[in-house]
Amino acid sequence: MAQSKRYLFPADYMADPSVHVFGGKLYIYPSHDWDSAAPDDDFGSEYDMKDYHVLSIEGPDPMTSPVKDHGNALDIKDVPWAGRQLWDNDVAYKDGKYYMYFPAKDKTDIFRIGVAIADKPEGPYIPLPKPMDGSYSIDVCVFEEDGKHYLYFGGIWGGQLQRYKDNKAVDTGSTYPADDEPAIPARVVRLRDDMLEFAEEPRPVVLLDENGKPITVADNARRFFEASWLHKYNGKYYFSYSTGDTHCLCYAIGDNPYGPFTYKGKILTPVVGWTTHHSIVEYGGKWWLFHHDSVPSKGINRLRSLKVCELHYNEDGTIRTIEGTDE
Ligand code: FUB
Repeated sequence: MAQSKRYLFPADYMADPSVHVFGGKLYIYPSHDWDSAAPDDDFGSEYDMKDYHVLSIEGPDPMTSPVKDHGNALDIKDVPWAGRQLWDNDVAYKDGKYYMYFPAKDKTDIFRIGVAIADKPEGPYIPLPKPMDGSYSIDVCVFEEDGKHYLYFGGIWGGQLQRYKDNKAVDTGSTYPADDEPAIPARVVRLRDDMLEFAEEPRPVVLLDENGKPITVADNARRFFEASWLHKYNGKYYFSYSTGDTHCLCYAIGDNPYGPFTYKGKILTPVVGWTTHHSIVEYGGKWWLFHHDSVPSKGINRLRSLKVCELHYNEDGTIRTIEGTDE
C-alpha cells in the first residue's frame, strides 16, 4: 500500500533530518543545502553547507501541522576550527542546556565533530573553540537512556571513516578491507557527563547477518555506509543507517545501545537523489520516519527536501518497508 508523505519545508532545501521531542514539541535539526558551485564528486564536495537552521512542528500532527523555521542557529564563520562543509548534526538535552554535535572539515580538510551549546532547543548555538578530542568522520546521532548519552557517528567514502583503524588515522590514507571481510562499521561512544567530550574509546557498531556472521564489504546492499540513527522500540534497540551506493535505509536490532545488531531489513527503498538519510521518532502516539529526497529540485543531488511519513511496525517488531518514490 502506498504511504502518504509530506514535504515539510518547501520554502528551502534542507536534508539529513535529526528529530527529537523537547518539552513536548518536535524539533528538526537538518543540514541546510544550497546551490554551491563545488564539484559533484565521490568526496561529497557538492555538499558545501555553511549554516544550520532549526525547524519545529507547531502542532500534534507532523503530516499537517505548521512548520516553523527558527532561522540561523549556527554559522560556520563562527566555528573557529572549521574550514568547510557543515554536515548532518544532532542535538541532545541535559540539565537545562542543549548540545549540538556537528561534523565539519577542519582547516586541513579532515572531518571532526564539534559541540555547540544553547539555552533553547532552537538555539542560537555557541560553538566550542575546538572539536571533540579523538573525534573523526561524519553523521552524528545521539541516543539518551537513563541519563547516559551515546553518540553514533561515521560514514565511508567522502565521510572519511575508512581513514581510521582502532580510532587512529592510518598512515596509508585508507583501510578499505577486502570484499570478504567485515565491512567498515559505524562507531558508538558514550559521552562524558559534561557532554563535551567522549567518556571512552569509540567502539565499532557490529552488524550481523541472519547467521550471526558480520556483514561483509561485498554485501553493499546491506553494509553500513553513513547516516546512523538509534531508537528503542518495545525494549529493543534499532540501529538504522544508509547503504550509500545502494541507496537504501536499512535497520538491525540489538539488545543494548552498543550492539551487536542483527540485520532485519529495509526501512526505505531508494529515493530520487543519491543520498538517503533519516531519523525515527515517536510523537503523538505514532512513529514517524523523517528523511529527504531530491524530487522538488528535479533530481539535483545537492538540493534536497525534507519529508515525513508514518512508520509502521509488524507484530514481530520488524518495520514495514516504505517505498522511497511514494508521494
Ligand atoms: O548532507 C551531507 C551528507 O550527505 C550527509 O552527511 C550524508 O548522510 C548524506 O546525506
